[in-house]
Amino acid sequence: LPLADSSRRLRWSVATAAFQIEGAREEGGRGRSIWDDFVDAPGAVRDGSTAEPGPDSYHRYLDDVELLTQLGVDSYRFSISWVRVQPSGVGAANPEGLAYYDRLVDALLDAGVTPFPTLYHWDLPSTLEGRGGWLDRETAYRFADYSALIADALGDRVTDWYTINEPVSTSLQGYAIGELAPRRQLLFASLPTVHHQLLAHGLSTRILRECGATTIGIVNNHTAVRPASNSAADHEAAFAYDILHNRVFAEPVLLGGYPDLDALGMPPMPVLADDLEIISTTTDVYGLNFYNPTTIAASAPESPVPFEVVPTPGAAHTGFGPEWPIVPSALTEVLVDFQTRYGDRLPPIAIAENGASFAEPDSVTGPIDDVDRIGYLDGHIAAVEDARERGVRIDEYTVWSLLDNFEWAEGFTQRFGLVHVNHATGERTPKASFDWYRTHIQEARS
Ligand code: GCO
Repeated sequence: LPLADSSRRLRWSVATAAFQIEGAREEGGRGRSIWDDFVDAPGAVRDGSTAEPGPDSYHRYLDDVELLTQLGVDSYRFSISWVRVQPSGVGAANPEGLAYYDRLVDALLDAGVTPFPTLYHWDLPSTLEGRGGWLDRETAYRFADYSALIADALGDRVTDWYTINEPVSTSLQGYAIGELAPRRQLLFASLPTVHHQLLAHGLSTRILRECGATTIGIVNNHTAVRPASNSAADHEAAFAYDILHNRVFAEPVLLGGYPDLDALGMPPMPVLADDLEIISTTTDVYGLNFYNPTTIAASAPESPVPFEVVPTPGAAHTGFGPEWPIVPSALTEVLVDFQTRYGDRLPPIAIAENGASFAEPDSVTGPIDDVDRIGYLDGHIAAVEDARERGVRIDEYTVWSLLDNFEWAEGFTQRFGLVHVNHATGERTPKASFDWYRTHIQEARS
């Protein structure tokens, strides 16, 4: 490992995503995405909520900017809704949609907060899903066109960009098992969606670079994988899970090649000439989301997948239950592993999401004393510092999330915010963790 790199100041950030906070699904000429289809499907969302009104940031974005100013963050990670700016996923831009992001970017810059948008946080235009979605290679080229359109509109003021957020969730939960949009259950036949999202990332990186961007990166979700026991079967299952969840997403980007999928009995990726070169185009930052470690056991012989996620023994857990154990040292482990595995090929890491949900009331009259969240964040920031002291280059730390928001299939039932949101009225009330993070940032700077 290289010498400690903890002298460079860490930048502090906080994240949201368009579909989770904007509401206003039928305003401003917005088109439909696979998440509109998801929330409209009876029974798909746990509490039947539709992401509206929720935080309603389409109308209340200035309140968000005011909160960011109070918090004193260096940057704000938000996402751009593809269907707000290009309603059918092809063709001309929707000026009203672009105007919204123009206003948001200008308000952030006026407030001294660096805008760090994500181009794609899961809300694929429904029209493109109708043509095969991420199973179709063409979607990568449509994403490149959309990237050019955004770079053209905002690239004079925005220099920092994340391309694609958590392709692992889209591929495995969206196309393989159907827990998330677009609710397909293709199992290993979903694997082309991995390649096409990574290709989209590479094409987009090249376009953003041409438009003068200085900081570009993908955002992947990574986990520390632990076998449930010492048995050979559990070790093999954990190895397969590590490949499918971590390495398949990191290695094409960082090393220019896929791990050996054939050895696991998985179909090959639909790689064409030059794809891997495009996918491994140099980036400036590697966005890494971390929530929890994952304990893996061998699955039952009749199971269609070669592993099973089981509870991590002895760990406290978040509001999501035993499958979201709280183990901050697992974050250090992931970061040090990355440095060991990818060394010089690894650009500086940005922790692009880290946070936790806990059971909290729907409406409040004052600040919630969310000590569990403070403990979670404190432990994980310390884990990041540990990794930096061990030589891992980490430039940024981002809390998920600024606001309580629409947690996908869980609807409004999981609250991740530093700020409580009453999802019926949009009212925002900072929690104790908001003050804690503000103070932490101030102290870290002094
Ligand atoms: C992502 C995440 C977020 C979630 C958060 C809590 O894709 O970046 O899934 O959108 O809200 O991870 O589950």
